[in-house]
Amino acid sequence: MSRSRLLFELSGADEDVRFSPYCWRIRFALAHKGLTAGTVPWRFTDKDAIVASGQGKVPVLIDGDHCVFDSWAIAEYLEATYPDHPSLFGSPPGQALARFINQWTGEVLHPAIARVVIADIPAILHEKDRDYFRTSREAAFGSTLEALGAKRADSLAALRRVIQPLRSTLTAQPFLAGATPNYADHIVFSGFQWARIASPVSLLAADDPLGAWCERMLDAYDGLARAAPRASLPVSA
Ligand SMILES: N[C@@H](CCC(=O)N[C@@H](CS)C(=O)NCC(=O)O)C(=O)O
Repeated sequence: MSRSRLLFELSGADEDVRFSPYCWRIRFALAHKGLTAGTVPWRFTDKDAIVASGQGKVPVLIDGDHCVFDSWAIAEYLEATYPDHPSLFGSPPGQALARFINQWTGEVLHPAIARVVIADIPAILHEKDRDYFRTSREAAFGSTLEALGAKRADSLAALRRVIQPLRSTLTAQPFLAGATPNYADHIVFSGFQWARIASPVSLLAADDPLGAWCERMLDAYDGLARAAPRASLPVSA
């Protein structure tokens, strides 16, 4: 009998708008492994719903009797638990290198993307999350969301410099993992998917060569990412 699987995923006021980059990695990872999971829409303040995980962030995966949190831990869990399914990392060295991609994305890429899109996020959140989001994010950035929004053009220019190594790599090969995507691509593209769903701002200029890789990732796994509902937002200045 197949195991029941549930993934708690961050959602906006519209529960179909799932914009967390960390949750997207796990959606991709499950698709890559050919595993299905039910999903539970979760809001920032729904801490009680994931209390069994002993912490307050998503993704949280319930896989049969196992409760796993933290996207990297979930990816390693899936790889170890389902070794006969397609590998997320290709090899142990691939797994070690993917850890670097994981850290670079969390420590460099995500903060750069956040500075571009964060001012758009309150508008898509459930009302009960708005104060929490503002207070926690303004403390983290040391700046009001409005001040971050006012610096959007500079932040976008900075982001476009930060992603130059992605650009040069992904014009030389189709995916970070080579001919086909693996968890390294899931990690990085999920940041672009976050912005695509939550913000009207395009992270890439129309002629950015990285756009072709984004299109390949949108098409991957039967168009999983392309099919995801996006928030409808007016373009802000
Ligand atoms: N290191 C964690 C980070 C997860 C994370 O930050 N998730 C956000 C959603 S994108 C969250 O649940 N935040 C809850 C909060 O800020 O209270 C992972 O890789 O899963």
